[in-house]
Amino acid sequence: MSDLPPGVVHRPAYLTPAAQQALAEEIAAVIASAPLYVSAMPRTGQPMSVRMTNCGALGWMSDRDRGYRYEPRHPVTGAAWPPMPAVLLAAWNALTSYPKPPQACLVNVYDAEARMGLHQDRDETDFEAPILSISLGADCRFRIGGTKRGGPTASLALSSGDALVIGGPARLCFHGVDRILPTLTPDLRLPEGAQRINLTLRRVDL
Ligand code: MD3
Ligand code: FE
Repeated sequence: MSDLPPGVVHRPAYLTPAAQQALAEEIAAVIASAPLYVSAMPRTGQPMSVRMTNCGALGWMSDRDRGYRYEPRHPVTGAAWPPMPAVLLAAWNALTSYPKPPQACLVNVYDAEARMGLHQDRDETDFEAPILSISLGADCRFRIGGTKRGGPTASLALSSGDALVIGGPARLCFHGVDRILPTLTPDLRLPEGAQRINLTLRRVDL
């Protein structure tokens, strides 16, 4: 049930509680400058339950008419995304040893009801680069399968401070967030309304 596919490395408690709080405050500052928005599914326009924003050169978004894509500007304010906090660049360098820096950091903000259906990350040109995910706040039930929809899946809890590095054969695996668990403790202070925050660092272009 928690056998991860080859290419996925789980680093529980990669960030200390103090580093988690410092990162949460950096993300609060990102949100203050680049407000959370709700993306919509391509074609149907169905709103996603996760609110998001980005930092770094490029940001991920989606709307009914133009679908999933990366853009250099915030869809509501039109401003460039705020820079990626140095601690995230340091984590990328420490955990991936990939020669190029991340171009995008998607900030996913989950309330107690939010979830993310099984999907592949394939809006990037560069599938050679790994993806680095860092979780803050409440635990979630994370699910990961193979590269074909409908195959067997494994599930694991992702907790605050955990890092997940996804690369090589796992880069195109289906994955999603089944549910947020009611485990947020008052010792970590997240931005208003957030139960869980996930940061996903990516290369977009070759
Ligand atoms: C496994 N986010 O933003 S992060 C996403 O917790 C996304 O918010 C989830 O999936 C979240 O696209 C999961 C962990 C993750 C990220 C990318 C992956 C796992 C992955 C790509 C391939 C396989
Ligand atoms: Fe994903």
